[in-house]
Amino acid sequence: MLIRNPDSILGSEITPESVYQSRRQFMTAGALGLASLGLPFGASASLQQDDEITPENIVTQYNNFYEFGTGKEDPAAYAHEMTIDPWSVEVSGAANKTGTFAFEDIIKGLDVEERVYRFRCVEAWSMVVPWMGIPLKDILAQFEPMGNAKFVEFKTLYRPDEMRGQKGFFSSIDWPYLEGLRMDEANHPLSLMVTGLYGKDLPNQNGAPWRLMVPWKYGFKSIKSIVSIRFTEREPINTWKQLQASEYGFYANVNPAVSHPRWSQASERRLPSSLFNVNRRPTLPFNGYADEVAHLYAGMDLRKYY
Ligand SMILES: Nc1nc2c(c(=O)[nH]1)N[C@H]1C(S)=C(S)[C@@H](COP(=O)(O)O)O[C@H]1N2
Ligand SMILES: [Mo]
Repeated sequence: MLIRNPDSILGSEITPESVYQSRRQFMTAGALGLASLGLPFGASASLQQDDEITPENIVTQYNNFYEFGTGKEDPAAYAHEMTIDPWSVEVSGAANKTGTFAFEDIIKGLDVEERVYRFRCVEAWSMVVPWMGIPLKDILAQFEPMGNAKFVEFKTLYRPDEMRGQKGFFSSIDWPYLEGLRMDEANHPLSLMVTGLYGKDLPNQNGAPWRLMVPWKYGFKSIKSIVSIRFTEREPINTWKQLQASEYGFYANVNPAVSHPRWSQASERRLPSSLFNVNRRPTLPFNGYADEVAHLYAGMDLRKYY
């Protein structure tokens, strides 16, 4: 299912992980997919010197995907029970082209790029992941959103027979999992619809066959296994805000200055992290992508719109 741009042979396709890791110092803005963004060279989206790529086994075995349980190991253990082929996506709302589409037809003809992004969970751990994906704006443009589409809402698959966490009585989530973005956030060049990682198809536990990746926001915005895209005038409900609005908002921009009510967001544990080497580091505003995205929030009180 991985669609390749024949002009770009990826490091991750042709090298084992150890070599891939040791090459990280050669990663340039080009490897980050920034060359095509029209961003100034050396923009802060570049990785810092010490942003080592997180080992693949951590990226694929330490997950949050509550549809399969609340434990970090549950998604890797149970997500194979989800059928991802065939996969259809319902597109609705304020757009000229709506209806039900096969996943393959939506991504056909669009180039998959590799983007290495920092990824920061609201729980204060973080990773650096070589994602594969398609700029979200290129996906959305195909549906020709109308002028009154101010937001876009995404929905995850609801299939309790294959997603054991959806029938757990301990689960207080009102399924399906929902997320949303403002249209200007969705159309920002850093917003990616992810179809793979480490040069391979996306594992089920990471949100196969496609999931969002919005690197300047807390991880819960990056909704997995998407089956619905809806263009709307009003701000959509999102699952974590619905669950606990005093703790999780709609915007969820990574912000070291605004604490979660139960813990500080000033620093994070960069995985791999252990008791003896916690690997704690300061959290950066907008997860280090402020130069690219801060203008989207000009004039907004980020303490109020957390
Ligand atoms: N459908 C769905 N999407 C989801 C989640 C979830 O529970 N269900 N968890 C979110 C959270 S809290 C995080 S941190 C990331 C985790 O992505 P990863 O497992 O690929 O690291 O997925 C996000 N997307
Ligand atoms: Mo998260």
